[in-house]
Amino acid sequence: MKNRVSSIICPCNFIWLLVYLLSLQLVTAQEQPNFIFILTDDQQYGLMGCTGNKIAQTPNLDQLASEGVLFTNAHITSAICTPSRASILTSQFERKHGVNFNSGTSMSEEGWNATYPMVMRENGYYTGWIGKNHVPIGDGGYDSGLMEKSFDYWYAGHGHLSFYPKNIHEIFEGAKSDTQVEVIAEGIQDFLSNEEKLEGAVKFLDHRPSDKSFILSVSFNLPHGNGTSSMKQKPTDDEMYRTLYRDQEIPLPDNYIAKANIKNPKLPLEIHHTEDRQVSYDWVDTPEGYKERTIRQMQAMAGIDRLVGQLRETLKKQKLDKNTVIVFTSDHGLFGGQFGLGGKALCYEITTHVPMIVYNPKSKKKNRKRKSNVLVQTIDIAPTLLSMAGISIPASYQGKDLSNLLKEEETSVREYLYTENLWSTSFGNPRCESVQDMEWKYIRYYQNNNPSATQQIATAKEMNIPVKNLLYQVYDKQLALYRSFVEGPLNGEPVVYEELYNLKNDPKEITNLVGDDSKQEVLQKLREVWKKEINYARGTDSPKVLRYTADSESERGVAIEPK
Ligand SMILES: [Ca+2]
Repeated sequence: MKNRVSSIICPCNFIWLLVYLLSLQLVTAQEQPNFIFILTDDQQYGLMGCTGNKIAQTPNLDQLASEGVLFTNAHITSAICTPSRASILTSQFERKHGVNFNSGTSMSEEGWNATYPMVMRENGYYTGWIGKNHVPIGDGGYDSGLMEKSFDYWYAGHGHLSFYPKNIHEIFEGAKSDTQVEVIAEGIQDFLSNEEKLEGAVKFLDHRPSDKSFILSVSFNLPHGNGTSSMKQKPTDDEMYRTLYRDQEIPLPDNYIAKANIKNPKLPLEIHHTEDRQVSYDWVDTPEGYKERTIRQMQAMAGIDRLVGQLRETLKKQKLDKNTVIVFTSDHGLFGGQFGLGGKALCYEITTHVPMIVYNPKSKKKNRKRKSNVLVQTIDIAPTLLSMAGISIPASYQGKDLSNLLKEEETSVREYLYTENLWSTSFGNPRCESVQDMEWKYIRYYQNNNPSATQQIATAKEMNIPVKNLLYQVYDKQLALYRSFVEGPLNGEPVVYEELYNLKNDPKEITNLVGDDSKQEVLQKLREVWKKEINYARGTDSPKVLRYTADSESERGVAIEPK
């Protein structure tokens, strides 16, 4: 034993040992892929050439899709920013993670430590976040500072960014560009190239270490309404944001109904209070409003598409292209006046179906250059990234590892997928859940007793109270209400309305077959599936959350602005 120890510590052996260990580390670093995960905001499925849009020009995204796997049947879990993004981070359904605009909570540090960027950082990845964050994280939520100090590279703002983010978030003030996509592009360039020193970016190290693999999350606030409504066609804006598509005929979507022509609302008025919808979605009310917004959304997508092309060029120049996986998806879809509906936070395909591309340059071409209609969800991204990096998947994750599906070693990862909406507030959206397979979809709704936004606005004006306090602030008492939303259906809360659609024959969900005698067996089966799926979605643990309300922050002496 003594001899063996002395032989190991002999200087020449020690050097060899060091060389051996270093080579092991290099092999590991080379084998572990880099990741760039691009998340867009409110991008409905059909807004790119590769997903069937006849007008939108997205050549770089189309190329990425053609070289990777384009998932044509990918769905989110909750169709609104905060819970959907928290689901992507934690690989958990909202019913388990417990964070939404109306939940009165922020994600706890324990919850945050199990998110994909933090698990990857813990396992040696260099970790960056650029663009938007819309999940309150840590004690004090958006003001906790936890995210800023959690990343090696941080160049982002909490909440909306606007089309011109420099005026909204101090961190972007030093950007050369004014427009959101280009400001984000500067961050990506800075992260990848190590050449420029981007003013504002928060870096743990001066340079990205070349011997470490990286995970960069890029989150847009486009083509979301906050970004597209604030577009001003300034003379300094890129040409594409002023003139592109303005000479084109923009057709209305199938089943479009202008507000003035709604005769039979899609959902009963007592459960969906359409008159209380947020004014920011009123553009769907007229054909002119729809066309203008659609042009802006497609212009924003053209900018994002150009950024993806530039990003791939940079990866090539940096010799990172052969070992960098690119994932592209959206946090949910958006109504454009189909059935007279606007906004999101429902379980229809228009809000839950999103594009998803996974491009892994190391995959064999026969395994990647293809489309897949397998039922996948955005909660599958985190476990897939970890699996591809050879990192153990936390037990708290509810999504599926798609890595074998990507290699075509599996043909399916789930029989049913489950989506839900717990954002039921004064803006009229009902609570609902849905389950679906490749053919059928079942949606169920609950009583909607929420106060009316229209009445709240009138009261606020009458009493001279800031309108946004009544509409957007969340107080302690809402913590209990939100918990009752989460637990109610699990504890026998009665269903008040149901829908059944045959997605094969009726993918646009036009004809509700719930009352069709010949479909009762299918309906009964899906009710049972729903029960199983909602229990799985809830899990058994308490959500890893902290109190984050106007009351909690006022105790700290902070007046929070809802984001
Ligand atoms: Ca969103």
